[in-house]
Amino acid sequence: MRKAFRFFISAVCLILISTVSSGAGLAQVVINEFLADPARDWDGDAVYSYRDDEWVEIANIGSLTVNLDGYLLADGEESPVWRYGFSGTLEPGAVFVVYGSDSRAWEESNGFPIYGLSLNNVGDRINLYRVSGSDTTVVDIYQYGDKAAEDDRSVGRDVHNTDIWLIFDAFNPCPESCDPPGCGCVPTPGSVNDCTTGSVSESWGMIKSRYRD
Ligand SMILES: [Ca+2]
Ligand SMILES: [Ca+2]
Ligand SMILES: [Ca+2]
Repeated sequence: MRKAFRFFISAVCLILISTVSSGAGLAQVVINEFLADPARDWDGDAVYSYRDDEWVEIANIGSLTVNLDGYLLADGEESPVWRYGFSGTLEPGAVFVVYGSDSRAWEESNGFPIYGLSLNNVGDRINLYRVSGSDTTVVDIYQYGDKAAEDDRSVGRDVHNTDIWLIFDAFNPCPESCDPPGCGCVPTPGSVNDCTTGSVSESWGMIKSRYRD
């Protein structure tokens, strides 16, 4: 009887361990939205910069809080060139935006060449890696083309179906040939990819203050 009980307890423990570890193994942090070709002051420092006003947003689409230590954005395809190292934690459903100016400051303080996020305007690849000890793993990659990187168009996941990508093109409407397709929405750095169509004449400062509320 005692043997049977011990076996039962061991089986329960095994099931619990495998459930927890398979949950922890799910890809949770993803590239959520980015803007490669800024034409306005996106980082809010009152100065326009083609480099500092680029941005990349990540999101936690899983159900567990993620420790971001070791997560890095990289440029380059064969050997990664680190552009930004994350720290802190990201709650389920939360997003975090990195502006070119954040990337520049990180490169500066870590002794890397100073290029910012370096998102090419005629198409590029954004790489999110995780470095843990001697292991470097690819967490998420997104390759974009030329039309996705025109002035003030961001590219992001559909908030209702994160497998679908859209161009948030309220400030610079896409032609039908855009890939992914334009959705008429305003880009959403630092907030979930809800669609606000809004007036394109609205200033970015006004939009930003609305998100803050
Ligand atoms: Ca660019
Ligand atoms: Ca700026
Ligand atoms: Ca967003």
